[in-house]
Amino acid sequence: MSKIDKSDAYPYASGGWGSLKAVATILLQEKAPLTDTRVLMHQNKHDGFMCVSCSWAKPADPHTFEFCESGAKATAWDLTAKRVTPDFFEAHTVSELVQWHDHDLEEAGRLTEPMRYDPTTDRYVPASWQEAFDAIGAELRTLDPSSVVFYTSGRASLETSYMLQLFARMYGTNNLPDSSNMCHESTAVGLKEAIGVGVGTVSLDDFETTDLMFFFGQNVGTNSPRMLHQLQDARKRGVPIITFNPLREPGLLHFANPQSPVDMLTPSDTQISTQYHQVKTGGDTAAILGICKLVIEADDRAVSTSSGRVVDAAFIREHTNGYEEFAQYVRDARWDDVEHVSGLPREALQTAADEYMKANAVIIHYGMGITQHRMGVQNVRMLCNLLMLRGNVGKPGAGPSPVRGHSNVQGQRTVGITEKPELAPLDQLARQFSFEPPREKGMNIVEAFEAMLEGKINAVINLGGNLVRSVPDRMRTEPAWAALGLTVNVTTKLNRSHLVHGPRSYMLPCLSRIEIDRQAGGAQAVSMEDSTAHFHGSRGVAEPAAPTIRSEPFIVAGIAKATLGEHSTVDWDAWRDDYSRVRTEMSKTWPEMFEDFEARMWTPGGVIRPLPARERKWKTKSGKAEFMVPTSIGEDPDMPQREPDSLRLMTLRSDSQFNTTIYGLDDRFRGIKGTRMVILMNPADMEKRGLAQGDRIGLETIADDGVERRVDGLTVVPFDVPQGCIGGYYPECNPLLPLWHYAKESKVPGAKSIPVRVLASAA
Ligand SMILES: Nc1nc2c(c(=O)[nH]1)N[C@H]1C(S)=C(S)[C@@H](COP(=O)(O)OP(=O)(O)OC[C@H]3O[C@@H](n4cnc5c(=O)[nH]c(N)nc54)[C@H](O)[C@@H]3O)O[C@H]1N2
Ligand SMILES: Nc1nc2c(c(=O)[nH]1)N[C@H]1C(S)=C(S)[C@@H](COP(=O)(O)OP(=O)(O)OC[C@H]3O[C@@H](n4cnc5c(=O)[nH]c(N)nc54)[C@H](O)[C@@H]3O)O[C@H]1N2
Ligand SMILES: [Mo]
Repeated sequence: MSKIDKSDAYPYASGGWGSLKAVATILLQEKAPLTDTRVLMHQNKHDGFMCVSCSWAKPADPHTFEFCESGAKATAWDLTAKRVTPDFFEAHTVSELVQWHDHDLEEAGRLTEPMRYDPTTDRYVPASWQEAFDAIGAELRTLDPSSVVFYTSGRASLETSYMLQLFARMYGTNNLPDSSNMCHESTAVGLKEAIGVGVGTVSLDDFETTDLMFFFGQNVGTNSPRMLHQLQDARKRGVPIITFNPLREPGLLHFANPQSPVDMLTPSDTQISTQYHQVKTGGDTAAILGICKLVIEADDRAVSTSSGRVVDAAFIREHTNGYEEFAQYVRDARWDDVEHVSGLPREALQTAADEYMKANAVIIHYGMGITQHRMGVQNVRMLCNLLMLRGNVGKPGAGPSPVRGHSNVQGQRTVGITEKPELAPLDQLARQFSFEPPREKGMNIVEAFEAMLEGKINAVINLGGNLVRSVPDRMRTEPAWAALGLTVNVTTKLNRSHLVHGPRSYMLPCLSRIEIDRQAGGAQAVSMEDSTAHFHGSRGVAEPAAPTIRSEPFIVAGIAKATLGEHSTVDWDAWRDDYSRVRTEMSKTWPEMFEDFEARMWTPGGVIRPLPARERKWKTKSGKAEFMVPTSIGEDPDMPQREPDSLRLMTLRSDSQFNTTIYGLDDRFRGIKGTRMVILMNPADMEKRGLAQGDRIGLETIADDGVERRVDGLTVVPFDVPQGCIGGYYPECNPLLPLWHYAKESKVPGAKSIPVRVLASAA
């Protein structure tokens, strides 16, 4: 364990002056209208709009400025004064635009008109909305529905998502992957098996009663900074925070609240992590196993001396299944293995276990460092094992807290965006809309791209996203994308996926939800679900970027009507004009969640979705919460034998990006400037390879499938990361990630553990 003290303070703790400067810079860069400050005041307020950045919870009593650096950047990015009009496409062919940097494509501004690709001139040309809908509908009618994929990136509202899933099913397919397939699907699978709900059970009020929090593989300062408010309050109450992360992330060490004059004017920022364990990438199952071992052995001693139990025996007896088998596995585990795989000495795990055994209510926050692994689902199950040992599920101040990514990624699954028919209420939809929904399993992201590589996909309809950048194996998947007959992109801005395409491609510009959405039925609101399973209404406050832009529900309704024609039992025009009609249908599909939603969606702090696990009701097969025996404590059971000098690459985010949207090239927290083509490496690993700071290298994936995967032109940066583990940026390193390198049960790509070797750089 590395000790934490003041001398570790990064010159700019997360938040703080650096954060304010970064916000001011992007507001200026985007020439976002001056009304922005007024817009920002409405961010995450119950009468305003829900931030388009992350999905962290929105409190009932928001701060005056309930936004963070990332949220302010995302708002400025949407409200930019820059526009991409038809003139822009007149001036630039697609072959030319494809040479631009990803940053410059989006930075060009908001798309203003529907555009159609014209192969004869290699340009996008304007099409009227009706022309676009009719042409897309006509083509979809000629295709086999099972060869069409409907992708949803996690930003779209509950209303839009409900409409899209219904449209896809009426059309005849369950091919409804979403960004969660690359993200927290390991959570959806793992938590469902363990506690009977596929989402976290922690609410904001649990922060007030918890007495210990863990952070496993989540980078709060960069990716969910508003959560720092609750963490800071908890820290002020003396609640310890124990972090497991290979990298020493400055954003997990200290926090200064830019909205608190006291924090800003004194050097006394708040320490976030009280223990920081630099686990090896892929070593979490082993680390958790070690903690469980210390807890169970302490309990065994307590039993033999007839003193107070260390595990919550009553909870285990009454509420769980499989404890004895798990406990025996844990007792048998060898410390050598635990220490070798986790990279952590037993003493370090003992300090974590000691805190855990002292605490009555414990929350475990976690993110991509847990889910994006071959063993991602097992990692999630191991976190549940640890929690259940001391009854830390279904009681105040305790529980699993998967910190979700996109602002409505959790909600989309709630309202039927799923390729898994068993997760959608198909019988209810069949009754409600008098049609026969398809019953066969649809494709998730990995399966859709596997099918694309085999030439089995004809069309992809994208509700947001930038798949050629976000999916693995770019050198293979990008050509497959370019061979698609039809791509339809509902989007705010131009990105690479719109420029690498086959003969027919459309860009359909949509409103951002920050903007006022005026329809025939008046200004419309939408809703979403945050990371703590609370639903919120959201109403745009800014003028639309152009009068020709349409809302997402408008566009989905337009394509659905043009495709389904007289076969549809839905009045798509009526839904388009008034989204409360969509909510009424949602409340018929799921009365227990959406009853009286029209009024309740404006409840300050949101409406909590019923979660049986919070009441210790377990919707698992056995009716109990399930312990699980891990199948392997190692990371990659079926990767080829690793060569001695191989390294494990984790692909990371900076604070200047939102996924594939690159705001800038700096990573303020990690002290990297002007480039994203870097590799963070332990100095001993550099020395072993004769590398000095600033040297250029290439990386090659170690795999035995005969495919060459490499990225060149990467600059080495010495960093505080365990030996054998290196960090690079997503999406730049995606060509190194094999499409088949995913978690077996969830198919989440193993983006945090790619075996690579270092080469001399070819560029
Ligand atoms: N500013 C900003 N905010 C975002 C996003 C963004 O791109 N930019 N993206 C949004 C989305 S969609 C998502 S899903 C979330 C993602 O948010 P996070 O879940 O925080 O995801 P990452 O930044 O990819 O990685 C998180 C951390 O995992 C650590 N890590 C890597 N491998 C391991 C491991 O094996 N074990 C452990 N314990 N840790 C490991 C890394 O060092 C890193 O600090 O953020 C959301 N919010
Ligand atoms: N190697 C590696 N790969 C990863 C990850 C990783 O950590 N490492 N992370 C994975 C994760 S967690 C995720 S969630 C995926 C994300 O994957 P995607 O969903 O494909 O990507 P995003 O970058 O979130 O999508 C950005 C685009 O969405 C569009 N957009 C923005 N706002 C709106 C809007 O309001 N409406 C509509 N319709 N469109 C909009 C814009 O065109 C923008 O360019 O990437 C995954 N890929
Ligand atoms: Mo994500």
